[in-house]
Amino acid sequence: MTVLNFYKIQMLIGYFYLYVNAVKDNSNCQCSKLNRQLIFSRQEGYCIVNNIKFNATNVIKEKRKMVKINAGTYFIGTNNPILVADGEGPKREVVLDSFYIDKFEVSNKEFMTFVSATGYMTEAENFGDSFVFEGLLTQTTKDKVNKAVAQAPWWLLVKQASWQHPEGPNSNITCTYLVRMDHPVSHVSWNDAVAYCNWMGMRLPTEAEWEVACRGELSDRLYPWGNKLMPKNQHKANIWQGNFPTENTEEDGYKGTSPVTMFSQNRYGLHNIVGNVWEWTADWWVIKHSSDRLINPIGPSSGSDKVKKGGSYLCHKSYCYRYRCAARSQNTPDSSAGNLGFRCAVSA
Ligand SMILES: [Ca+2]
Ligand SMILES: [Ca+2]
Repeated sequence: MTVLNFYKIQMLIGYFYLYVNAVKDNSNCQCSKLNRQLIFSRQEGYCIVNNIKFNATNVIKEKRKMVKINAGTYFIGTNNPILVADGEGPKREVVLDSFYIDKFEVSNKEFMTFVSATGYMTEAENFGDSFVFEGLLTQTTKDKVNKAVAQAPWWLLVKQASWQHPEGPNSNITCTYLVRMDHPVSHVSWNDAVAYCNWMGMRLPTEAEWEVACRGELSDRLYPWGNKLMPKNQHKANIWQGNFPTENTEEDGYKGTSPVTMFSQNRYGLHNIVGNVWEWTADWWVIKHSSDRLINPIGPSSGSDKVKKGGSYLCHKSYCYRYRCAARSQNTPDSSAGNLGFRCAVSA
């Protein structure tokens, strides 16, 4: 059976979630399976996931790279939802305390600083695999893959894909032909994102904070900059042009991720708040929202999935029209993929 036929058969079996094939042995940190070429020195056998030792000296509040959102009353959600089942509506009033949020997605360089200081292993590294978009893989890597997502066969579970090796072991963020140290870190789970932000003395933004930051004080607009996708015929976000998933014309300049400093998008000076990589938020996922006015909402107290916002370089209007401020999606906290990253926030 060819690999392609295998995918087609899987599509007929039915939908299964991203991590249904990812097996985790909670009793073993799986250090023995970690045999990647590390690009910086790491203490031999050092393997921690949920036991980061936070140290006050590690706290680095780089507010020059953050923007302050002033306390006030804002609106999130929309009364004109496009993807109703995602819980984009209704429009609702929120009162927020002031906070800082990163102007940029967290980069590979920044995440490497964290890993170098702590020895942190991401969940993708411990699982031994992560999801990568098929169109970014070499044929050699694709030939080794035997797990895909049934209803989205362009997502392949690639062995040894991780933040350092976004397209599998043959790829590298420091390779000479495509240095990506200033690109967003990807293949990081919600738990990984929380670990990084906490080490920085910060936290993930709540969904309300993220969306208020995205909207940039514009009301009832689709995008951080307004309602027109390409004002003055200029690309404002790294998304997909062409026919998804077979043809990416890269008219915005990027097939995959772009540097985090590209695409300034709103009056807060936030970059890539929509597009490039999806961004984890602190909140648990729920699709039914009260229209009541809420003060510093933090979402439900428990759940199975976390909210991610902003869409990614794979989003196209025909397939994933989610590069809008009201749009949202979800993943389990241990999920990772090549189009999922984050930015941090901190209370002012
Ligand atoms: Ca693009
Ligand atoms: Ca983004």
